[in-house]
Amino acid sequence: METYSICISGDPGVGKTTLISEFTQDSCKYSSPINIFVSVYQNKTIEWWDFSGNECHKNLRLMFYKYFDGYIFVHDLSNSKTYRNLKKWRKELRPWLNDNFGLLKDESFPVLVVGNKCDLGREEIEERKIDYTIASATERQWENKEWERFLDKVIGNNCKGKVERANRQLEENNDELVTEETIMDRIRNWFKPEELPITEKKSNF
Ligand SMILES: Nc1nc2c(ncn2[C@@H]2O[C@H](COP(=O)(O)OP(=O)(O)OP(=O)(O)O)[C@@H](O)[C@H]2O)c(=O)[nH]1
Ligand SMILES: [Mg+2]
Repeated sequence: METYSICISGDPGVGKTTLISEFTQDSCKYSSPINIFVSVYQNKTIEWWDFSGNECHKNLRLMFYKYFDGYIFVHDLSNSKTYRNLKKWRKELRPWLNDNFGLLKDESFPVLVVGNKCDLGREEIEERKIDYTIASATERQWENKEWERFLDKVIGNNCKGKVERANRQLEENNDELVTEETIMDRIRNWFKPEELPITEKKSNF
């Protein structure tokens, strides 16, 4: 079965792990800086790479960002700072995204922005520049249509091609070429192998 990988990012504590765990109905034995949830959509395997939003794990996130077929950004509706911080996440991911970051209206790139914790009420957002879909992970509520539209883009050929092209460009411009061996050696030093369920090699790794 073909595998597609999605990256989940956003401030610490906004509910990324809870949301993806509930959406996929998958669970992780360990709560580590990277949790990988797996689900099936339209006969395709979807891997959901849920990264800790903690600043101290930034380097770890940077090593993986370019391998994804879609990106989810999560903020907490009851804490508008996490919405403002989406800019910070855009900056961190800029080399991997096209210019139209995060706009659900953008038909060309698989990005989903989720305002989570809608059960807690909403803190006012002064300038709503980035559109988002709302959810409550703990109450298992989300806008299914928006998630399906996103997943359709992820598995759509056009998107995959775009991500691959972006990755190729990135590698061409990469002064310090990081090989698979060096990345995996570094990761193995941080995790026990059983905590790192990487299912398959990506050809553009
Ligand atoms: N009320 C409410 N609480 C939530 C919701 N989603 C998550 N939480 C709670 O928020 C806290 C943080 O959730 P996590 O899923 O660990 O947050 P995270 O974004 O993965 O955090 P990091 O891994 O540290 O980046 C937990 O106590 C969750 O139970 C929600 O929709 N509503
Ligand atoms: Mg988490």
